[in-house]
Amino acid sequence: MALAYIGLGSNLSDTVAGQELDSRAQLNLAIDSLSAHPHILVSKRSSFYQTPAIGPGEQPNYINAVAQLDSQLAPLDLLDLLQSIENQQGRVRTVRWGARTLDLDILLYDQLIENSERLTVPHPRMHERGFVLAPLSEIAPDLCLPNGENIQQLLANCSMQGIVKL
Ligand code: A4P
Ligand code: MG
Repeated sequence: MALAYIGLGSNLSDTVAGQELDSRAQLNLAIDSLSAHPHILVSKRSSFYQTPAIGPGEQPNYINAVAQLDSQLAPLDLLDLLQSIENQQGRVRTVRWGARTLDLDILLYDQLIENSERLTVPHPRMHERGFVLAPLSEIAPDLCLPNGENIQQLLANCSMQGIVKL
């Protein structure tokens, strides 16, 4: 069993099974889909945070959150599952960092360090992003990254401008 942290983000609504879902509903549905998997237990989830978009052009604010999973899935199997949930919820990949209905990232997977073609863990930009560190520190205040950096130090050094806990 591995302890994994997943970053969730959305800044577009979508229609799923005929129902209009806003960004919060997208994140709730994604957490429900993860919980429904027989090899995953969602053991903690953070509050939602409204965060200014980092990326090209004018984009709506994001809703971000982090979930803690007890996972029996290997890292690449977990990535497959996250991508299938993104696809089910109308994710269309156009520009990098473009607006999206749902983004699910593996932030940490135990103390694993991996740099392969499909997967980089820890997530390479998590240590500088308030929209990841604020929800992560809410559910795992004593967490340390595999390189020994601790989440409170990272949080103290990154900008929280415009980030609102909902
Ligand atoms: N991939 C590699 N490592 C991972 C990982 N740890 N978790 C690969 C998930 N995927 C990983 O991802 C592109 C490829 O990354 C995947 O095929 C997978 O094999 P993607 O989701 O298709 O594209 P992306 O998310 O646009 O790219 P990227 O570079 O992962 O973006 P980021 O860094 O995740 O940033 N602003 C706010 N406020 N809130 C946000 O949540 N998110 C982004 C996306 C930009 N701006 C944001 C937010
Ligand atoms: Mg992504």
